[in-house]
Amino acid sequence: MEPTRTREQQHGLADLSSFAHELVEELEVDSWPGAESYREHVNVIDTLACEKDQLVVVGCGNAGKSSFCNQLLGEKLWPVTKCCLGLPLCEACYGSERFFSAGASNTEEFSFYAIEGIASAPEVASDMAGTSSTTEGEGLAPQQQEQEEGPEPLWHVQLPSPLLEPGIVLVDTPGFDGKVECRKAIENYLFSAPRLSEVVVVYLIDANRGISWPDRDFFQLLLQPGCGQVALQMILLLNKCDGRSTCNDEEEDQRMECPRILAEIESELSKYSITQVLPLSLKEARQGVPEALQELAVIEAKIDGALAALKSERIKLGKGQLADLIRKIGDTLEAEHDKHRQLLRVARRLDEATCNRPSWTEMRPEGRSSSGGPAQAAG
Ligand SMILES: Nc1nc2c(ncn2[C@@H]2O[C@H](COP(=O)(O)OP(=O)(O)O)[C@@H](O)[C@H]2O)c(=O)[nH]1
Ligand SMILES: [Mg+2]
Repeated sequence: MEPTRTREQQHGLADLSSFAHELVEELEVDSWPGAESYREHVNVIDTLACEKDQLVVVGCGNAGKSSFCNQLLGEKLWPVTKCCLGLPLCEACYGSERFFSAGASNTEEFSFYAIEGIASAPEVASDMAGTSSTTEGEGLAPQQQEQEEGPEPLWHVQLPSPLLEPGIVLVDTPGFDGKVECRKAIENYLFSAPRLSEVVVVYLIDANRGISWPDRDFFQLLLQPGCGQVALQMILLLNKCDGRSTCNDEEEDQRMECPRILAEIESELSKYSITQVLPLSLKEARQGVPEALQELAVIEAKIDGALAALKSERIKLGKGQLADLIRKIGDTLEAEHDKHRQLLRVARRLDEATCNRPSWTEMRPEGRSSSGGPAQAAG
C-alpha cells in the first residue's frame, strides 16, 4: 500500500518545519532577548513533523491480523499461522536499513536478545529481510513467549516500506481473545493518553466466527470517556469473506453469506456508534480475484484517509504555531521599529535644536561685541 495523501502531508509538515528554522535563522532570533520563547514554537513544529501515527491492527486470534499487516507492507513480515502464537505487540516503522529489535514498549532503548528455541534476533531479522522464506506455520514464531513482570514486551522492526515512510507505525497485536496480559498490553498501548489522537485502529472480525464477546469487550472499551477519538478513527473489517471456513470442513459459500453477516454485525454494532463494516478476503485478494482486490482498494483508501485526517490535524497545529511565531517576531520587530522611530524623532529634534542654536561665538558674551568669527564671516 502506498499512502499518497499521507506522504504529501508529511512533506507539508517537513516544509513547515524548515520554514520555521529558516525564519529564526535568517533573522538571527537566537541573539534576541527572550530567544527561547521563539525557539519553543520551532521545537513544537519540529515535534509535530517528527511524531509518528500509529496504525494498530486489532482483533481476535486467527482473524487475519498478521496477514493484513503483511498485505499492507507487501511482504511476509510477521508470522501467519492457523494456531495463535502469543506473540507480543509487533511494531514496524520506517528505516532505510532493515533492523530488528525486541524490548519494552516504554523504553527508548531496544536490545537484541535470543528468542529461545527459534533464533537469535539478528537471524530473525535476516529471516524478515527475506533471506529465507517464511511459510505458514513455521519461521519466526517462538512457541510461547514467557511474559515477564514489568513493561510490555515488544518486537520492533525497521524497514524501507512506502507505507511506513510518511511517519506511520504499523502495529500487529496478539489476539484480543488471548491471555489477559496480551489484552492488557493492547489496551495500554492504545489508551495511553498522549497517543489517542495519533491512532487509527483497524479491527478485524473473522467471518467464519462472527462477532464474539472479546470483540464486544473491545468496542465497549471505546465507549469509555476519552476514547471517542479512537472509535471515530476505527475501521472495522469482516475478513475471510471467501468460500472456505478455516475452522471446520463445511464448504459453505461464505461470500454469498457476507451481506447478511455484514448487515447483522452492523445492526448489532450501531449501539457502539459503529456504522460501517467492510468486507475483505485476504485469501482471494492474494489470488487476484477482482472483487476482493476492489474491496481491498476501498479499505486501503479508507486507511489512507484516516491517517490523512490525523496528519491534517497536525498540520493545523503546526500552522497555528508558525502563525504565533510570525506574530511574535512581528510584534518584536514593530516594537523595535517604534523604538527606532522614537530615536529618529529625538535625533531630529536634536538636529533642529543644533541648527537653531546660536553659534558658539554668539553664545560667548564677548563674542557679541566681537567683529570677527563665523557669524560675521557668514554675514
Ligand atoms: N480463508 C481465509 N483465510 C485467511 C484469510 N486471511 C487469513 N487467513 C488465514 O487465517 C489464519 C490466521 O491468520 P493470521 O494472519 O495469522 O491471523 P492473526 O492471528 O489474526 O494474526 C491463517 O491460516 C491465514 O492463512 C482470508 O481472507 N481467508
Ligand atoms: Mg498474528
